[in-house]
Amino acid sequence: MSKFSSIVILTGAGISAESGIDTFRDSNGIWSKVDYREVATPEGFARNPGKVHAFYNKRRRGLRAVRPNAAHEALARLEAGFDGSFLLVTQNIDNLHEAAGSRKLLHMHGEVNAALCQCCGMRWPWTEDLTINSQCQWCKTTGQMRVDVVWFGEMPYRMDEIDAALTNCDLFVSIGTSGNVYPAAGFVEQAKAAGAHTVELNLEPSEGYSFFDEAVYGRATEVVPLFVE
Ligand code: BJW
Repeated sequence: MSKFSSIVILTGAGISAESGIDTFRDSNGIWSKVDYREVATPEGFARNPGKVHAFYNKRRRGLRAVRPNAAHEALARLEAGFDGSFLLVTQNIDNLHEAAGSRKLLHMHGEVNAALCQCCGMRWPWTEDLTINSQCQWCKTTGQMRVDVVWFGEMPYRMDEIDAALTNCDLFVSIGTSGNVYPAAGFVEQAKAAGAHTVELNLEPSEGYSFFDEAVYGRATEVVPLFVE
C-alpha cells in the first residue's frame, strides 16, 4: 500500500455475509423474499409504515448477536497503519465496520441503528424497535419517525465528501458489492477517470467488472486480509 497516497474503499453487503447478514441480490437474498417497493421506498413507507418498521426492527434486532469478521478487521488494520488519506464508504446499514475499529467511515445508505423524524429532520442513534407511535424526541411529533436509511429514489448521504475523495484518490477498492445500485455503482468509473488504480474484491464479477484494473474473486474473509497484508 505504500505506493499509494489516497485510498477510497467501497463496501457492500458481501463483506458482512460471513458475519451472518443477508445480502440483497443473491439467490436467497433479501430481495428474493421481500418486494423492495414495499419496504425500501418512501412510497412503500407511506402506504404501510407498520410493515416497514417490522422489516427494519427485525434486521436491527438481528444485528445484536452479529460480530465483525476478518474482512472488517483487515480494513480497520489498513486504516490504522496507513499514513495517507483514507476513506471507507459503506453501503451497509450495519455497524460492523465501527465494531471492527474503522473510524474514517461514511454510511452512504444510512444506519439501521438510527432514526429520522420526517417532520423536523432530526436524526438520532436508535437501537430499540420503531413503531407507528414512536415520538420525536425533539419536536414531539408522533407517527413521523422512520429508520434512518436511504431508500430507492432518495439521495444517498455525504455525496460531496465522497465525490471529493474519489476525485483525489490513487487507489479505489470495491468489496462485496454487486454494482447494481447507483450512485455507488458508478464510483469505479469516477475513480478511474481521476487516474486511480481500481481493484475489485468480490465473490464473482460485479456489473462493473470491466472498469477494474485488478480483481480477486473469493470470500471476503479470505481475499480482503490477503489484499491488505
Ligand atoms: C460476497 C460474499 C462473500 C456475497 N464475500 N463477496 C442511474 C444513475 C443514478 C441513479 C439511478 C440510475 N438508475 C437507477 C437509479 C436509481 C436507483 C438505482 O440504482 N436503482 C437500480 C436498482 C438500477 N438508485 C437510487 O435510488 C439511489 N438514489 C439516487 O440515485 O439518488 C439520486 C436521485 C434522487 C432522487 C431522484 C432521482 C435520483 C438510492 C439507492 C438506495 C439503495 N438502498 C438500499 C437499501 C438500504 C437500506 C437497507 O439496507 O434496507 O441499499 S437497496 C440495497 O442495495 C442496499 C444496498 O446498500 C444496495 C447495494 O447492494 P449490495 O451491497 O451491492 O448487495 P448485493 O446483494 O447486490 O451484492 C452483494 C455482492 O456480494 C454480490 O456481488 C455477491 O456476489 C457478493 N458476495 N457473499 C465476498 N462472502
